[in-house]
Amino acid sequence: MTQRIGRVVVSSGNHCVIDANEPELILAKLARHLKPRPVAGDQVNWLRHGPGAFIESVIPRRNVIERGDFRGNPRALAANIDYLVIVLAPLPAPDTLLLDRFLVLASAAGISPLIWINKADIDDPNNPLATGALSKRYAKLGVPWQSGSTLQSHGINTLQTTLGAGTAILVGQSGVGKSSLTQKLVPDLALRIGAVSEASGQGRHTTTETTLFNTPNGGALIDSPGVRTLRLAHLTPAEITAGFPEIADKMGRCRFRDCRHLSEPDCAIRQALETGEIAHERLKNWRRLVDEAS
Ligand SMILES: Nc1nc2c(ncn2[C@@H]2O[C@H](COP(=O)(O)OP(=O)(O)OP(=O)(O)O)[C@@H](O)[C@H]2O)c(=O)[nH]1
Ligand SMILES: [Zn+2]
Repeated sequence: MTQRIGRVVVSSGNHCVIDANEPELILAKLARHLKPRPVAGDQVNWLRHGPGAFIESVIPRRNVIERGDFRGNPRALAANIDYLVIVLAPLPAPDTLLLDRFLVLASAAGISPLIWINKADIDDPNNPLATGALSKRYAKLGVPWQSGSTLQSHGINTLQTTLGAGTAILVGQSGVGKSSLTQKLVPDLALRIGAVSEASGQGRHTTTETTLFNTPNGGALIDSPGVRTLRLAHLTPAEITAGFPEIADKMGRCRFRDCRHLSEPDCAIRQALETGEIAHERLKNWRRLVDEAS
């Protein structure tokens, strides 16, 4: 009964499917009272016992993505992630509030964000991304971006090289191309979904569960429908502000300590708006998210 290490592929109820570098995925039962409850991406210590397999403990996480449940309590979705890939496209037009939500999530969890601008094949003068203003705004804030087309397989190699052997999770609005990009990054996706279903027992695995897939580069991609409809109800206003570094930088620099940054004199935030250091849209989104969190 030697203890070994595996990575959680999918977690449901009191079982997990784990990848332990064996020819087949393994269905393992959680030890009683196991804390924390393992999620996709977790490294776990497990052992075989007769015909069964058991997860004994969860190795401390490097980071974890959480969402607020209906009571606002944090619920873990996925762990040990290197890149939060935020997918944008000309169509549907980018929702910067959602983009800023994801950047707050990345900041709070300590995960590197990366913007992927998809559907670069669309040649439309009304394309809201055509001017490059949006990508420049975020690049200035230290958020790297890449662009390409899943339809034409353009730019995918560069993205694969960047993600390397890391673990990535794709997020973004409905219709921007997350599923199409997942297919590109995990070429044998259908086979892998089949393997997960087989390991978990028929019918137990559904596509609504957060699932980890290995990529050909030795990395992994976590597919999580839960993170797509994101709530930040579990974050504090300070955690929200930390996700807006250009605003956080000006905090406490206004003349009045209780400045609301509306019409007060010597307001550092409004001065930064005038110089362009802070974009109007970012300030609006920050107010909105802080209001939600207060
Ligand atoms: N022109 C163009 N269309 C694309 C590209 N990638 C995806 N699409 C199309 O965009 C639509 C949505 O793609 P999906 O991959 O289903 O998008 P999604 O983000 O997974 O959407 P949800 O599952 O609703 O979250 C489909 O009709 C795709 O064919 C691209 O690079 N260029
Ligand atoms: Zn102010």
